[in-house]
Amino acid sequence: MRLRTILAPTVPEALGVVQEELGPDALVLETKTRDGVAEVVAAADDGERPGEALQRLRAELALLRRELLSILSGGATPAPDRTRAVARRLDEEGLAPEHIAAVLADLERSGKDETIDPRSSPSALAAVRAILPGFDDRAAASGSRFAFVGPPAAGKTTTLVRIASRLRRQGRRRVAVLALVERGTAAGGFLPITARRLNVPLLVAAGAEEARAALRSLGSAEVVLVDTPGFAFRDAIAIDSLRRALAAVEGLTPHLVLPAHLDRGVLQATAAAYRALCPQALVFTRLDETTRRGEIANLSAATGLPVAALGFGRSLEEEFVSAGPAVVAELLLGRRSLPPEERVG
Ligand SMILES: Nc1nc2c(ncn2[C@@H]2O[C@H](COP(=O)(O)OP(=O)(O)OP(=O)(O)O)[C@@H](O)[C@H]2O)c(=O)[nH]1
Ligand SMILES: [Mg+2]
Repeated sequence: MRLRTILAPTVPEALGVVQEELGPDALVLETKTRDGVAEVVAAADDGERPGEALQRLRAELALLRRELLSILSGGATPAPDRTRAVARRLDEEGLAPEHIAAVLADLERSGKDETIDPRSSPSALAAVRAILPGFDDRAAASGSRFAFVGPPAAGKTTTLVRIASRLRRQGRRRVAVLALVERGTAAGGFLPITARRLNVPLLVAAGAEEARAALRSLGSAEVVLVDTPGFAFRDAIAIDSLRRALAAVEGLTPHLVLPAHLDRGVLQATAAAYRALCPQALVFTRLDETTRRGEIANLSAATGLPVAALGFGRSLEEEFVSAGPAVVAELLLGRRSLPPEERVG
């Protein structure tokens, strides 16, 4: 169940838009006219699961309760009016209702009278930032051996190549790539040719023993980037054998790479399946293939893992930003858009 607020010059016109956009089964929850503008709140069934619908309704109820309390206590401005634009923006992005409620509660505490504009308000930015885990003193910020794990075609190798390329541009010489592969296979795709182009040594290993031997042969590489094969969340046996192979790499900081367009259930199941590999951060790709970025924040908050980077295109050199909670918060609030402004050249 999804709530939409439609504004139009008259109520019949707003109802027309509801019919057009949400279909004939849309449920009209509220109609009112204010300052000559008609406002209709309607609900449409978009296949949301019952648990999610319940959570959304709880958040709506919490909003209504706050509005009522504010009116009863003689507050000059009912709370949802001040924060409605923020709530609507975050809901459109698909941020989970409990996080929206937390953001609104935070904004209410900041207690000024004017309407809060999601795009420009520092308090809105701080409130969204507060629901997202940061890097603190995690190894993710400072490690020198990074692995990229995740489901098939998530963008693991693309992410690795982008980072290797960036490190080379920064003049880092001793960068090496270790490709963990399934026994009997070779490092495939564009990795061998790209490693050659970047002048970065590429070692291939199947299993823990070969990985240990490969690392010994690398000697004193400054940064080692470890590529891994992709396994879907149901492939527990393969994920466990990857865990054993990665255990051979000392001081490793695994990053879980996920396409941003996956739905919440699949993202959560994948994060749960990969928990055994102890990822320290999330990387989201394919932001160019989704219009809603809320799931990035939902998963980051649910797992406690910070978002380290965002990919939003197929290019190996560009369309990639280092992230962090502030960048994710800015995206959700519409303060920043990715392409083309954020290309890293
Ligand atoms: N549109 C889009 N495509 C992407 C993005 N990141 C990667 N891709 C494409 O997704 C495909 C798979 O990318 P890879 O980097 O090979 O993915 P992988 O996770 O290494 O895949 P496996 O090793 O096969 O599991 C390639 O065609 C990439 O160009 C992105 O942010 N946006
Ligand atoms: Mg790959």
